[in-house]
Amino acid sequence: MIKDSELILNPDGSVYHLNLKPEQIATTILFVGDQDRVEKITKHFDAIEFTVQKREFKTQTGTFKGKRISVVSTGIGPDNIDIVLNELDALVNIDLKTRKIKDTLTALRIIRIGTSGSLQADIPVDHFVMAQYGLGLDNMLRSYLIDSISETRLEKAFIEHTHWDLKKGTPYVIGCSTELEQLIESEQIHKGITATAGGFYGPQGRVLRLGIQDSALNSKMDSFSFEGHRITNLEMETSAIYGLGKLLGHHCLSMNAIIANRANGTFSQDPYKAVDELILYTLNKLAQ
Ligand code: R1P
Repeated sequence: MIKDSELILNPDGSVYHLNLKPEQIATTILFVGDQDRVEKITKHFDAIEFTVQKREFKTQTGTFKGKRISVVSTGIGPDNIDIVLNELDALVNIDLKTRKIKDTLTALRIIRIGTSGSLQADIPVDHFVMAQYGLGLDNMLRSYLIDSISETRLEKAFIEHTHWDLKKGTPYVIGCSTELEQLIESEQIHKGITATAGGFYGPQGRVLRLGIQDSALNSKMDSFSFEGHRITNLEMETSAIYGLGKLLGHHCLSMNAIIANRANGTFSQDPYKAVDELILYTLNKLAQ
């Protein structure tokens, strides 16, 4: 039995941060960072059955072309992903009344629709990137037992190529759900390794007033390649979603609209349009 202090429930029986009860979520779930992006997705739905919000975590469940889908905003960063993934998993795989793990587990399908910066000059703004791997530079997942799911050869190659300073923690690499990759890919989509940073400025190589530990890191990431895979983009959630999703038995995929190009310093003229197009692209693929 999981103690009250470990699995915290609200007085109405919902999980602590997400404020959700088991019957309120679908088994297909879209993640967005920005809480205002939830309705940019659900405005395309046939009907919305449920809305709840606590802090940055807003959820709407409804149907798109007859398929039941939940949309959850995660806020920014891997620390929030730890909360969202664990609480969603508890909703389907822990009996909240007995506080025991269920005998029969449910695998969720989780797809992030995010925004991101490209590291490659030939992946311009307004294009879409699918993460075949999440490269975690953030350390959050290192609190879990990840040796059985991490791509150690890729990790080692990255550490050597970048002369990574292990004082910052050891990077980890986790693969996407190949089932979802096949469902959602097309020739329109760039594929590669999405790097996930634990911050927006220094951890992604941005310098305003503070010096950073490795000012050449982005160009080293740009030139990294492993068995045909290169690092396409940099954001703040993918590797944490892939890691926790895989450990918990869920199928995860991360799609990002490129709104900045870090290699040539450009920013999208209309980032909302790029995100809207990625939303429709992903919804239509899911409805196939
Ligand atoms: C930073 O501005 C945020 O934008 C990106 C990053 O991953 C980070 O969460 O994604 P979202 O637009 O999905 O939040």
